[in-house]
Amino acid sequence: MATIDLTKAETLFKTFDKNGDQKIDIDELKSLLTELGESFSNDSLAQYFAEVDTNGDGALSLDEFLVVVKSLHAKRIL
Ligand SMILES: [Ca+2]
Ligand SMILES: [Ca+2]
Repeated sequence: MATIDLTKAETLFKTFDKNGDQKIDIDELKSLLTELGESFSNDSLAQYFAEVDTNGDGALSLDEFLVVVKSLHAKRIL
């Protein structure tokens, strides 16, 4: 199983938390995926976001973001 170190995930989190609220919102996630060359339609992005936003507060905490990073890493996107 591919692993990714926490430091790298935290760096990405800080880089893409453009407004500095310590959360990744859907727009920030979109710019991350766009930067990585992943294109999502707005519908599939919203669906994906809802899946990874496990507590449903409309933003990704570092823990939730880690799940995203791990899945990108598993798909060799990261
Ligand atoms: Ca943010
Ligand atoms: Ca959340």
